[in-house]
Amino acid sequence: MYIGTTLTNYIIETQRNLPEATGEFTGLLNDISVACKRISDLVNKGGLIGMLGSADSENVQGETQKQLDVVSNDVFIEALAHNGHIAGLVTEEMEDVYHLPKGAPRGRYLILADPLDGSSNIDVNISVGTIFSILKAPDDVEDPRTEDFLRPGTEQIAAGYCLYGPSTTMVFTTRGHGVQMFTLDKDFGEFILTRKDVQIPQETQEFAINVSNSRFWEPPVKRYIDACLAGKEGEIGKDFNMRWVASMVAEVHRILTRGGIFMYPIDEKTKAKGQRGRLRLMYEANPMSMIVEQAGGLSNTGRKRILDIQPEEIHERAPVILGSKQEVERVIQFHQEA
Ligand code: AFP
Repeated sequence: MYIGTTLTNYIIETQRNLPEATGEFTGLLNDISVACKRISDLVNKGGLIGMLGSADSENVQGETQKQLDVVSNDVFIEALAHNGHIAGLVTEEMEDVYHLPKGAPRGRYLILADPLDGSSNIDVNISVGTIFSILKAPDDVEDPRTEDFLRPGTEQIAAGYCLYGPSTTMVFTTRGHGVQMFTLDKDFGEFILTRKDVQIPQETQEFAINVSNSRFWEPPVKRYIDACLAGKEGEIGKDFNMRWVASMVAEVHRILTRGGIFMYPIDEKTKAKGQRGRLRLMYEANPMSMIVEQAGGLSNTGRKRILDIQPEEIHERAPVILGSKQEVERVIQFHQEA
């Protein structure tokens, strides 16, 4: 009976073409997929196992944590910390770098992750996801510190996300090898390749932005959205449709599937808080930008390519404008003209 290509098969196959590959990366991906299967199961059971609602705690960003935020973070650590594939870990839920337990075998990779992004959607049964970014650990460092993680997105060797929606889908890219989608077959517990070499359509008529922030937007963003809303009569000259899930994984997945532009720009509200944007650079913007660029799209702040930003803090934020090339280029152009 036909099984298809499993995620592990795919990684082993890709590694065969990399002379420096040792199998450790395959192991790391396997650990991540185990974490995602477990989180998928917990998200899916939700209220049946008392997993909905808040955890009575705040994360490092001062946001109220959901129970599933906390549990997903624990699952992620548990799946990765003991297998000798990583040297250190950063997640949205922990203020500092997670140091591996004494005596645990150390690997060659660093991982940054948002174990459960979009968690404000959990209680209302809307899609959420896990986002991850993989860097190479510095050769001479036994126990990586914060500064070892502060590297621009161009240095990511792989990035991906797992979407917990009507089906659980793992999307994954390694530099130069395109974007692949795997769907979890829950009956036999494997991620199976369901779309190969995903390409984002260059043109789109769909935008996603939180319009409730419109009074805080900078002029180029306002100009762009006004033009989208004006449709055929506006300066872009075409009608647009709008979506906003408030779950970045779901938005990026839609864009990979049928095109679109997603924007969480810097605005007066975030500037007033001394922040550079709403979304986190190292475990939201960077991995998603890598995926989008590998799929032929663009990702930019309006002023700069996101992957070129030199991070200064592990939890820093960045403006994000990503998706179909033609529309992202237009927004960059509006910024230049402003
Ligand atoms: P949460 O994980 O706190 O739900 O945040 C999700 C997110 O970081 C991203 O996935 C969404 O695109 C964005 O925030 C939604 O922000 P708004 O609440 O402003 O719509």
